[in-house]
Amino acid sequence: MKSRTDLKDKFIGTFIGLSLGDALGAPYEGGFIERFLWKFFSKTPTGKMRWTDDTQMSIDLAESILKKNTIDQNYLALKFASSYKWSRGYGPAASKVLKSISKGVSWKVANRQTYKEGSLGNGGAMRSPILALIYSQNHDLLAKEITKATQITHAHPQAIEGAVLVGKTVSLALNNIDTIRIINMVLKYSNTEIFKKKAELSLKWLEDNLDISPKEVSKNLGNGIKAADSCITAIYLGLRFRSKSFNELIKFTRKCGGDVDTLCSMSGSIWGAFNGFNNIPKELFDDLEDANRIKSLACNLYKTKIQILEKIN
Ligand code: F2R
Ligand code: MG
Ligand code: MG
Repeated sequence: MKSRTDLKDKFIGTFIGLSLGDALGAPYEGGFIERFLWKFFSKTPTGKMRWTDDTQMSIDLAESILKKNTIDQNYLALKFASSYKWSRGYGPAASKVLKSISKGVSWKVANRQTYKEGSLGNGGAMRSPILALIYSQNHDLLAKEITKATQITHAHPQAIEGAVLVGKTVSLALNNIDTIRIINMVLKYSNTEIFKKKAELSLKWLEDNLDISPKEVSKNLGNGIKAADSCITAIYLGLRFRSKSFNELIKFTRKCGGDVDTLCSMSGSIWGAFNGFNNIPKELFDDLEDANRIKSLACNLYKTKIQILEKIN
């Protein structure tokens, strides 16, 4: 375990990495129409870089844990629904789930209204780094809590698998585990063929230290909105760029195209878990919407984590 000072810096790095990745990736997300639309929402009234649903749902999750000290699914469902704003760019199925919950429908019904098996989008994975902060000492418990937080909006097994893999990677990054060991663990924890194949390829690329282009990364690992098309991609990017700068990670990930805000957000949180807040450029932090609120949430999650660890020991 890292020293407490280092760990606190890594907590802030994880949450700020997630939010900054989201805000820096958002202008590059999707096709021409999405990029054009985002121009109207990309700045706050005070001129800061605005983040999207990825950060909003992570803030909701963090505030919900701090309030309840656990994942209270009914409480969290209402919190997600009450924060919903069209202009944050939520996924189409997720928007319907949250609107239904606002109208009083149980999340257990709402999460299967559009797709019988539930959504297989990456919406659960983009917020799972927050749970890695709290439950990194116990991977079984981490997977259980990620499943609970994900299934409120994303009941499909692939959405849950992607969320668990991203969460476990952040947890291993917080503990500075070796890159090849992490990607081997991701491969071991992958259940379905699609995740396994992409984890195997990432392992090969990382082992051989190959200089794969953004186009090849997108083509082989995916850059889409579905969990199976983005989670391993973000894990690969977070691992590949762990010893490079935050700006280099973002510059490369933007070039991968597709779901850029979420790829930058998930890989940004992995990068932040390795390198901490002190290594994130200050000018980017100063330019981020609600930066101090997010930093303070990360500090409060750290205090909660320390209380949990003290109870265990
Ligand atoms: N909404 C966006 N971006 C819009 C532009 C995306 C662009 N066209 C691109 O493809 O890159 N961003 C935000 O949404 C993503 C998180 O999505 P979430 O919460 O998972 O959304 P949703 O709606 O649940 O699922 C996403 C889409 O996946 C397909 N899908 C889901 N479940 C399915 C199923 N069981 N069967 C078939 N298809 C399924 C649908 O097309 C859903 O709309 C993040 O990128 C966030 O930034
Ligand atoms: Mg988004
Ligand atoms: Mg996205």
